[in-house]
Amino acid sequence: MSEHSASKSDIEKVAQFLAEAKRVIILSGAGVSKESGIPTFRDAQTGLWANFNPEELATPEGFLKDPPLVWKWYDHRRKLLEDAQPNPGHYAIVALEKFVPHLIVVTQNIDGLHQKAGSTDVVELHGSIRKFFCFDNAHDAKDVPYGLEEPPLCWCGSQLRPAVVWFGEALPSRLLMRAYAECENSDLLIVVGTSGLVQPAASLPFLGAQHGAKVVEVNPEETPVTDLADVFLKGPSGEVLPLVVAAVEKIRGAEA
Ligand code: BJW
Repeated sequence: MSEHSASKSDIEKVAQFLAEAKRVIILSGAGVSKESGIPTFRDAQTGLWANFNPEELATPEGFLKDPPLVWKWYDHRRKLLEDAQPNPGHYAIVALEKFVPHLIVVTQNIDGLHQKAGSTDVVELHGSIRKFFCFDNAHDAKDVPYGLEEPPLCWCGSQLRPAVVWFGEALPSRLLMRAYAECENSDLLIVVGTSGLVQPAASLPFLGAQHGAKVVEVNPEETPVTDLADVFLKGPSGEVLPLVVAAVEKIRGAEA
């Protein structure tokens, strides 16, 4: 049974935006990976923050207070993600690349599923759960084994940590600057599966709109982006985005 309530005419409207766009940004959040079996953060009951304390697990202070606790939580999540597969939403985003001259994915997700699906230009604003650096000196580390009870040490003696962005930490400036520049120059932003609550990523749709981009949102729930959006496609991205791809294919077929 279909869970979405996006109308055919709204889907066609978004397909028309895509057919006319030259520069497109997909801004994604945890919701795009939910249909791959990965929990979001803020969904009631199933979200990670409904069951775990973000201050203990996703801040530098939490890491320093109890390094083994934080290490084991990320180790567990990294292991779960190893077997996770992209869903139709991720694949639809890959398919959109062939319809527009320039399309990038700016994601808050650390799961690597956009790349696994085949997206070619992905900006990981909040880092990657598969990478590591040391806490004190940010030296990169490779080939970190699973199953350790505490963070291993870098050659400099500092503890390793996952290369993700915790609360209170700056996002990688080169990536954030690129995301800002892309928003200022895009025709269309498609905001998928994010609650739009975490800064600075949450400001990107507003920046794009200020610079004249159309904004489309895909989400089963309304968010702070919904009022800004030119079109709100209500529903799970794994259902809604393939319909958008089919509608663009129809336009392209009619043009050929
Ligand atoms: C579906 C679906 C389906 C469900 N299909 N959709 C007050 C005001 C403004 C800002 C602040 C403030 N107080 C503190 C701040 C700053 C803070 C912040 O924004 N806090 C807010 C929560 C208030 N931000 C920061 O600290 C950031 N850094 C910063 O500001 O630095 C400043 C600085 C500058 C210079 C020097 C030093 C500092 C860093 C933020 C880092 C966020 N990190 C996390 C954890 C990453 C690692 C990990 O995974 O463990 O990133 S938190 C978590 O939230 C994760 C996510 O990327 C991020 C966003 O969540 P997302 O993706 O939106 O997920 P959800 O769960 O919130 O939403 C899912 C959505 O999907 C929902 O809408 C569902 O409806 C939908 N959905 N099923 C499509 N099938």
